[in-house]
Amino acid sequence: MRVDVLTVFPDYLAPLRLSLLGKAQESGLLDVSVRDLRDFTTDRHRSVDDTPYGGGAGMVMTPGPWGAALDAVLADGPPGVRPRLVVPSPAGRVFTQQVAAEYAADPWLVFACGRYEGVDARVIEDARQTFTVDELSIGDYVLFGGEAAVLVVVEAVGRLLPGVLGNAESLAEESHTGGLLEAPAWTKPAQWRGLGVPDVLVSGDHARIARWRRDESLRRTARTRPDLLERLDATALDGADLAVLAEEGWAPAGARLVRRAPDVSN
Ligand code: JEK
Repeated sequence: MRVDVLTVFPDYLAPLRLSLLGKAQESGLLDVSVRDLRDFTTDRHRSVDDTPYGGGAGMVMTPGPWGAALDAVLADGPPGVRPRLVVPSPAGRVFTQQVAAEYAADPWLVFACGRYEGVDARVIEDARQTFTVDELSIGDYVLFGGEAAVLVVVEAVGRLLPGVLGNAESLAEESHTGGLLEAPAWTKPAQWRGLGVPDVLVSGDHARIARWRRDESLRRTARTRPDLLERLDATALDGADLAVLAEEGWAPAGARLVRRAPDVSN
């Protein structure tokens, strides 16, 4: 996969060269190129921003350098592929594991990191002629710019590239626990600061361990992410699943789960 990043803070993207993503690049699975948007300015002050039309607080990124930078990226990339342009924005569609999986199937991602109040809207409009454009948010909070979002997205996409994760097993595991939070984990030593490990995990009974983990997973999801339970396919749950969920106050209603009124008897 080819990844281009345009930013006024190229050093911010240095972590992309570290660890597993660095190894993915050494092995040729991933080819990351970071460019400084200021290299595409034409004025003496190398300016990239200007005041917003219609007024308002802050500055907006001027389209000229973006047009030149995106043209240069297109001229350099693999021929015959339509790249995807990802524009991080607090107003974008929300990044999820599903979006990461879509991106992992793309041969070429280009990231346009804005700063200030964002990029002139015509940059995105014009780019739609040559790119598949996605405005993307990594969550409902406000950052200073798109760089941290690019680190998040490239890390999530990078670990899905075939051959990047040393452990293909953990990706398979993720797909069948999909939609639920994972159970907590323990390792050696067996005693630590007076704390032990649940007996079931040292029992060697793999069926019982799997059931226990499933129960923990369902309980945790019910308590911290009820929004995930609302999206679950209730027809895919077994009797033991439904028994645990009943204890947490959830019941099946057709193909969905619904929160029951709390039991106030006793
Ligand atoms: C890209 C510039 C900063 C700051 C104005 C007014 C309410 C804010 C842009 N999940 C994410 N959060 N933030 C970003 C992100 C932020 C960015 C840029 C991504 C480029 N900024 C900025 C204030 C405002 N808004 C209405 C929200 C806009 C992001 C991602 N991905």
